[in-house]
Amino acid sequence: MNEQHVDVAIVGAGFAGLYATHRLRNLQGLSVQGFEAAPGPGGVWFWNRYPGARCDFESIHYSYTFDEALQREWRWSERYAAQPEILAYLEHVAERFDLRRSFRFDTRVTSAVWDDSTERWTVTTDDGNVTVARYFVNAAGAFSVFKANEFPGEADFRGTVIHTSRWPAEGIDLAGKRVAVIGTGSTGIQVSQTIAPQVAELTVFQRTANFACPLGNRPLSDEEFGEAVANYETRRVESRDSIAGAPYPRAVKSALMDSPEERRKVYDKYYQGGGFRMLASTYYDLIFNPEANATAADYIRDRIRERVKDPEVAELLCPTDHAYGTKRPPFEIDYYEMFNLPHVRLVDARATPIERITERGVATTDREFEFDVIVLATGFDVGAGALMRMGVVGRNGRTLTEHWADGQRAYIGMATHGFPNLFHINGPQSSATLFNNPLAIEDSVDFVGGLIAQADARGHTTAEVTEAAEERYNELVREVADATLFPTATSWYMGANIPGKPRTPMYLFTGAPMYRAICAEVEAMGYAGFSFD
Ligand code: N01
Repeated sequence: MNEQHVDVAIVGAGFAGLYATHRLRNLQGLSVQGFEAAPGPGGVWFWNRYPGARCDFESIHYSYTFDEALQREWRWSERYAAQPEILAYLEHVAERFDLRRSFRFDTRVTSAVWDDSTERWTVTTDDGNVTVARYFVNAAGAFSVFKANEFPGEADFRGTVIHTSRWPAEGIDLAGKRVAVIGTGSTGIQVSQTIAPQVAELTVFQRTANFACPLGNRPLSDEEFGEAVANYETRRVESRDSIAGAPYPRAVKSALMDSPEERRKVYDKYYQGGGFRMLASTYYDLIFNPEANATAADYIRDRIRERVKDPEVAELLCPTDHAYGTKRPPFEIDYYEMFNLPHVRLVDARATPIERITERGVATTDREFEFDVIVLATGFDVGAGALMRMGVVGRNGRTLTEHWADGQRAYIGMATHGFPNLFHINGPQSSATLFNNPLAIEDSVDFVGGLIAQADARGHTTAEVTEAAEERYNELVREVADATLFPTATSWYMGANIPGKPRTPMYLFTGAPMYRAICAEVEAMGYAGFSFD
């Protein structure tokens, strides 16, 4: 067993871990040891290799801003980048800033224990080594633990069962196969519309219909890219000052202020334009006011009915049990038209739930279906699911799982009482879910870097959020959630997609500007809410 001593231990080599390593090691001169379970960098973009995996946030916005040359030299090929291109980008960043040498890949953290006497974290990894660190940074991502298969009988199945986030790099030959896709979230929609042309039969099991809107993908022209690069400076400022973290026009009107005809024009423009503008740029009150929301929901349902030929299938695809935007809205390319193909069918997994996987396929309460491949697009234990599985023990032997028994919470999404010198990047109760992730990550890392720099400069050895600050911030997160429609839906936003997980707002639903203002205020007040020793 080897024991090494460093300033900072970092878990994860995705967007967050790579930038944290650059900032803390290259810019602040701290010694860093990173750990990554995958054999290479990329995080969520390493693992999610399923057919059709693509970022539904525009590539020119969904990228790092910290290095001027980097953002100019990386030429995105499409308006929305596919997984291989984002992975290549992150590998390029790892090379360009010499980050790989700080990571041990294929290495999992098995425990991280705070020692009050030495004021250090002892991080143990599955390669048998021990790393003693002053600071422990959780950059393990919000989507790194996939939801375990809930259906009994997997071992009986003669074919292949695969979760989308474990798709093999060499792919799976689906040509001529009978394939089931279980789940109709962002992933299920992407994978289904992509494999439909290859397979002999596709059966989509839908428990909850979703408000999917067009993605509007296309190659990124030289002109568009050139314009983005020329104006990156202003664009990035505008992005950070916008709800979603992209320089989209901000919605300033209530949906109820416009006539039905005017609304139709607004919705047409943003529906056809593609992507998150449909939510961010149409009307500001969609997420607060059920009546306003219903105007958008009706509009989207009408489009679904236009696009799907069989009226019964169309009705089944129309969401009726939640407000638009209260489950994370997916984006699609030709998902609805796919159901007009003769070899594609939709099964109502709410009316006739899946009971088990059988030797031949899937049995619902209604009948048995035969398949060669079953694709589980059933989602993730979102939030700090990975950290919860790392055996984290804070002050007085209290485990993180005990501390979060009633729900994951973190002061400004970054710090947890009883766990000094542990910082989360885009952690629970940050605003990451509504905020373009690479930018949110940079902000979060910069905040943590600044805090460590100040603690070091003043000779402090520990920084810990106070119980009162954590509690008050948690109340704020709840108050904000209660002012919106988010709590009315069963979604991962509320921790409600995992059986037994406490139902609580997983994020601060304000969007980027208010969250950034809170963090700026905390920093300006000398890291208010933290106690330093
Ligand atoms: O997971 P999800 P995801 N029986 O939890 C269904 C991001 N992402 O992997 O709604 C039957 O959204 C479940 O049904 P229900 C994005 O933030 C981004 O699709 O619980 N069905 C639902 O339909 C996204 O939100 C991109 O009733 C079951 C589906 O499985 C997040 O990742 C691309 C079931 C799970 O949907 C997660 O998306 C892809 C059961 N027992 C993903 N259990 C980008 O473009 C679950 N389901 C960046």
